[in-house]
Amino acid sequence: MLTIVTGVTVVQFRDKVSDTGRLITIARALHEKCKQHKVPLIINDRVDVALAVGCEGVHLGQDDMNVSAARRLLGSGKIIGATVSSVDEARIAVEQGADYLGIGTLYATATKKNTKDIIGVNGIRRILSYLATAGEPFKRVKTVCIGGVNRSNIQRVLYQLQSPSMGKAMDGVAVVSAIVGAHDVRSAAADLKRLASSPPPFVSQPQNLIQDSQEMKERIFEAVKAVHEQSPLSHNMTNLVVQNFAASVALAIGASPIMSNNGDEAADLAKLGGGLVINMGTASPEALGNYRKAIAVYNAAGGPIVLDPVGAGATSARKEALSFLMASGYFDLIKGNEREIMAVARTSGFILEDVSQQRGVDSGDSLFSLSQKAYIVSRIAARERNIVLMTGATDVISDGHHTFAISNGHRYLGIVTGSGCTLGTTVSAYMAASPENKLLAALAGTLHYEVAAERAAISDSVRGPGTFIPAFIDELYHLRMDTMANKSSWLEALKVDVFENIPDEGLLKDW
Ligand code: 3NM
Repeated sequence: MLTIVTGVTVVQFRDKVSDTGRLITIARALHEKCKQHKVPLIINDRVDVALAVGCEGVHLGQDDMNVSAARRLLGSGKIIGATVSSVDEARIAVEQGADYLGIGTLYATATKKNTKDIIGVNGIRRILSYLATAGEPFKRVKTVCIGGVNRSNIQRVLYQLQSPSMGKAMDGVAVVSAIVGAHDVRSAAADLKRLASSPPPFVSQPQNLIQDSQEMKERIFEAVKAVHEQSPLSHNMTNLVVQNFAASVALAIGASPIMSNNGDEAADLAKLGGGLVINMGTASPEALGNYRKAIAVYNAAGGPIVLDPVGAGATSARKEALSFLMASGYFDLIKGNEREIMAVARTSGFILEDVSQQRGVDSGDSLFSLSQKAYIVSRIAARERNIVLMTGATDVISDGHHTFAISNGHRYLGIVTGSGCTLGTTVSAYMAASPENKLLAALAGTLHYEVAAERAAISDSVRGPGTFIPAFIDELYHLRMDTMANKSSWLEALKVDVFENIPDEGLLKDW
C-alpha cells in the first residue's frame, strides 16, 4: 500500500471518505511502515485518528479543528501543520503554535478541487516575506508549498522561493500526484528529491563582476567577440510588427536568427544552445500557450530567456498575460520601459502606489528619478533572482547585487518601431554566448546596441528615423567587425555608471 521511497521525509495520510474505524486501521499499518523508515506520519484533518494511532502529528485545514485546540489535545511533543493561503491565516496558525505551514494552493491541481485560492509563487512569496519580518516564531516556522508541484516545475519553484532577499526560504514541497500518480512511485520520488536538491539548469554561478572601467571594457569586448564566434541561435517568439527588424539585428550582431512562434518546435530549438525572446507585443491566447511550451523547454535546457512584456500595464488582458507568463517559468532577463517594469513589480507580488497605470505601449514621461529606478530594478531582480533592464533615456540594469546605469543611445531609438524588442533580441543572443556571466553579457549587448545607435544617428546618410534604421543595422555590424579586428576605440564612447549604494526608496512593499 505504501512504499517509503528515497526522498520522502514526511508522509501525510489523507483520506476524506473512509469511516473512522477504517481510517484507524489504515493509519496503523501506515505508521508501522513509516516507523521502519524513520519517517513521521501525519494525519490529515483528524486529531482523533492521530491520537488513536499515536503517530507523530496532524495536518489541519482552515475548516478543521483550530491549531490551539489540537495542541491542547495532542500536547507539545506532536507535530501540527496548518494549510494557509494568506498572510492572516499564516499569522493565526503561527500564533496558535503550528510547527509548519502548508502554503497553497500554488498551482491549480486535479488532486484537490475545492482549493480556496490559487496564489502562485507571488502569493507564497508574500506570506514568506511576512513570516521573515514578523518576529522569532514566525521566522522559525517550517514551510512547504503545495498544489501542482511536479518534476517540470519543482526546481524553478524552489529557486524562486529561496531568494536570499526574502529573508525566509521555502523549506520544501508537498506533492500528491507527482508521486502517487506516477507509474514508478519509487523513481518518481527519487527524481523529485534529486531535482529539489540541485540548482536548475538555467542558473549560472554569480561572478565577481568588474574591478574597474578598464576591466569592464575588456570584458565587454570579449562578450562582443563571443557572439561573433559562437553565432548563437536567436529564437524570437515575437510580435508581428518587428519580425523582420529583429532578424536583421540578430544577423548584424553575429547571431543566427529564427522567428518561430510554434511552441511545438521549441523543444528541438532549445537543444541548440541559443537564447529565446518572448515578446508580448501581439500576444493572443493561442500565442500564450505556445510561449508556455517554449519557456518550459528552454528552462529545462538552461538556455537564456528574455521576456519583453510589451504594454504590460495597458490592458487587463496584458496584465493577465504577464501573470500567466511569469507563472509559466523563469526568465533570465525581463526588459521593459518604466511602466512595463512597474507591471512586472506588481506581478512579482510587490505592492506599489498606483503610479503605473499605463496609457499606451510608449513609456511617456519619466515617472522616477535615477536612484528610484535603481531601487526598483534591483529589488525586482533580487526577488525574481534574475536580471531586470529598465529602458529609457538612461537604462538601468541589475541582477539584484550589481546595478548599472547606461546613458548611451539616441532619441531616434524611441521613434522607430521595434527598437525595444530588438534590444531584447540582442541581449538574449549575448547571454547565450556568455552564459557564465549573464549580467555582463546583457550589459555588453545593450552597449553594442546603443553605441551603434549613436554612431548611426550622426552618419551623413541619416536625415531622420526612416534613414536611421538601415544606418543602425550597418553600425551594429561595423562595431562587431571593428571588435573582431581588435579596434577598440568605440569603447571610449561608453557611458556606464555603477550604483554603489541604493537607498531604500520605499516604493515597493512586500505585503
Ligand atoms: N492541499 P498535487 S492542494 C492536499 O492548496 C492539497 O491546500 C492543497 O496535490 C491546498 O500535488 C492539495 O497532486 C493537492 O497537486 C496537491
